[in-house]
Amino acid sequence: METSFFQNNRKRFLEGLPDKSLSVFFAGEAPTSSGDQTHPFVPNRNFYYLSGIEEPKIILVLSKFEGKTEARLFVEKPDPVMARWIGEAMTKEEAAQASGIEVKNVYYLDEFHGFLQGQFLLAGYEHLYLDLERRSWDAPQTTAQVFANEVKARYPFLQIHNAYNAICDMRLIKSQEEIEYIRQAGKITSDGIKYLMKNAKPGMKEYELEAYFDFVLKSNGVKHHAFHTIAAAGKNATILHYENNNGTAEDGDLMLLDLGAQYKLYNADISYTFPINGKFSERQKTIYNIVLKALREVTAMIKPGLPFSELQEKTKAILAEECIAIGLIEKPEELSKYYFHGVSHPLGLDTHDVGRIRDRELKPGMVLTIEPGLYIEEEGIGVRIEDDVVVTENGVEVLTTDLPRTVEEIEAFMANR
Ligand SMILES: [Mn+2]
Repeated sequence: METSFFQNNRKRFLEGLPDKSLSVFFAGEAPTSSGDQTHPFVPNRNFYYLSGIEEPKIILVLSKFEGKTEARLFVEKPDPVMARWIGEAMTKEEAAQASGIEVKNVYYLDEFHGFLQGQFLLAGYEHLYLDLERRSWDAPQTTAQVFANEVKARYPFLQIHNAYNAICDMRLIKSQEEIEYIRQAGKITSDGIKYLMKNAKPGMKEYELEAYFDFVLKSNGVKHHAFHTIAAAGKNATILHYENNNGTAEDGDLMLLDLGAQYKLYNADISYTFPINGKFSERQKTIYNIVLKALREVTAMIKPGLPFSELQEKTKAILAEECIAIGLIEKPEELSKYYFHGVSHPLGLDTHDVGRIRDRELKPGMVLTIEPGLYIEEEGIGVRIEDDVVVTENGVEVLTTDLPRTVEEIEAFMANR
């Protein structure tokens, strides 16, 4: 990513702040998994969006004082022992280069508290902005929340504000470069799906199929999935977030995949349904075509100004009408038995990307998933088809165009692999 992207993000964020405000953002650390093992470190995405830095422990400080704005970083001091065990920490110069922040504004972490004391008490800052994200009432305290409490105890005159929503709303609108990263993530994901299909046979375990997808990701330099892969055969496909992947794909089953590669921290999210033996049954074909119709028609209606909620309304209307036509249900209200999730969510640095979109209208630069589905448990048929799209100036562009999508295209692909 060009550093101008992060510089521009900082500039836009600072524009929304009052004078005499200081903002502090934390990169975070890898959480413990078990014993002395940790989960892989992933940077706090709002921190990354403002800093361009993918290293743990680093702190970003943005200030606005008497009209003057400044960005500062606090990085770890070089430690020769740690360097031999886990490698060098990011240097001041590297941090400056990744972020576009001048190297004279990069300090060591042990200077952080002294710096704050000077700013809060001597300079006279009045506002402190922190990313106080909280996913649930019972969620553990984040570094920012612990920091907020510590600051309150020492400088009770400071007004503490939450910067979370402002940054998340900025993230809703993607730059051209962000869109290209998501397109690339989608391309690698599609390649993985096609390689999986090439090797798919009845009798295989769901996790065996998953392994073919994973091989393509690693082969393309992708280290992280966008989320846990769903590889669900037959009836398992009617469980929305099935992640066991321990079942067997029997002859005659439909295989539902929901998976994604992460490319330079940007995610793809594709759902894909195909027959494990290469041929749809008549019934499977009927259900598949209803879901594909919903995908195509809902995608076609996307344009700036359309309320986000209409995507879901339209999906429900199409699915209900078609399900009534085939006699699966009698009234539209019964659709909830077979379709029970949202058709779309924003996509970006997070797979279920952040930003308040629920009651808002679509705008150019928003990247969304479109993912209608039907789940008929009593027939062992689960179908979900998902594309990633970007809202353009006058309509929509599909970013995930590299896959066979119609019944005919899928059967031809399976016959000729
Ligand atoms: Mn999705």
